[in-house]
Amino acid sequence: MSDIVTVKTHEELLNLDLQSLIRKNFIEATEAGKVIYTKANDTIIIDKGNLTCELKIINSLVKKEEDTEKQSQKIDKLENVQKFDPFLNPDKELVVVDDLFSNYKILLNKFPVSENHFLLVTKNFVKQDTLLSPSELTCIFNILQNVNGRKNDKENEGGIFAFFNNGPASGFSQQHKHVQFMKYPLKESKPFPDYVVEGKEFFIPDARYPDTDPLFKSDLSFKHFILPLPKKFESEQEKQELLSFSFIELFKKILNFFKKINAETNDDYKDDLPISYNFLMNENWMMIVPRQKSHYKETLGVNAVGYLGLLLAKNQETKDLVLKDGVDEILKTCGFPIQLDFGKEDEYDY
Ligand code: B4P
Repeated sequence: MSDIVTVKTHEELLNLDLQSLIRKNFIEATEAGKVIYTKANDTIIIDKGNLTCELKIINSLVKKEEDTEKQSQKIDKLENVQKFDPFLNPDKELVVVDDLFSNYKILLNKFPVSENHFLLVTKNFVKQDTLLSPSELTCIFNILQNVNGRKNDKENEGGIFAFFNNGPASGFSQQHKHVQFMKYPLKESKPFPDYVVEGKEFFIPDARYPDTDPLFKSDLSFKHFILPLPKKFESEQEKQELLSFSFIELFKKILNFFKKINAETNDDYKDDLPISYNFLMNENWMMIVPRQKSHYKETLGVNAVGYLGLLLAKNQETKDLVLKDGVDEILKTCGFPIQLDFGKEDEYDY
């Protein structure tokens, strides 16, 4: 059985052998049947030059569907959300760190499709649709630095990244605040934002100077904003401040984007598109992607990982749909076209 692990300071977090702990718990919890790890029946690599995509095909997610049936009964009331909250009292086998800074826990994902997929969750119920706080950003960064700094486990060779799905069209299913960590499976290549920030220095966008606009990869089909992170921080305090500035600047991009898109397309007072985005990061960059649909053609669910080129088809029809319509079209439709540009920000913008 896993030991109870308590982490009180960032120094303790950085010194913990988190990767070994996750690996050990993952093996034990899988053997005990508490982690339902579904290996892909097939994996297809789609490489069109602009984005290497991994399409996993899993034909039997029955166990997960049974388990989450209760939760998915249209949970609209807060008391129902909390009644079926899987992160409040998780199976003890899933708990990697029971007490992180008194406010968080690290849990194994009960239904991973890749090994060692884990979650940072708030100890008490906090809504997923809230902003990441400065201390949460530092915590995410230190977890990434810890695991990616060691890479002593062959399983994690390519490193891990963090992602946070926020808003109704972002592809999240659990209402309790959680950030996910997953290995990047295409070991031979880095995720595309790593190439985008290569050779770039850290900067904070400033609307007065267009050359401080967030970066992007121009041959992709979907709108996205990337910022390079500092290579080094002088202190934990500085780390917290700079990560927060970067996150807030990316979030402002999302606010302005939705403000303008709703103003342009909603003359007839129809409902505004709700603010939805995927946030992803590793120790080198942060990326934010505005979202308008959680599913492509109502069948293929796309969350943050889709925007690093990881898609999951749960049956043959969905696989065929991905191959027929193509990844560019899917990501553009669930997000927004990259060409959509509202020009320079003005004094009315955030
Ligand atoms: P959410 O933010 O709510 O939603 P999600 O990641 O999109 O998960 P969802 O469950 O909706 O997605 P799907 O089956 O389509 O995250 C909640 C997380 O908590 C989930 O990861 C869930 O498994 C986990 N969870 C649920 N109940 C739990 C419990 N009782 N205890 C602990 N954890 C619990 O997709 C499944 C996953 O596959 C997604 O995480 C997705 O990111 C990932 N994926 C997609 N394509 C992939 C690829 N090519 N390779 C690897 N992974 C891929």
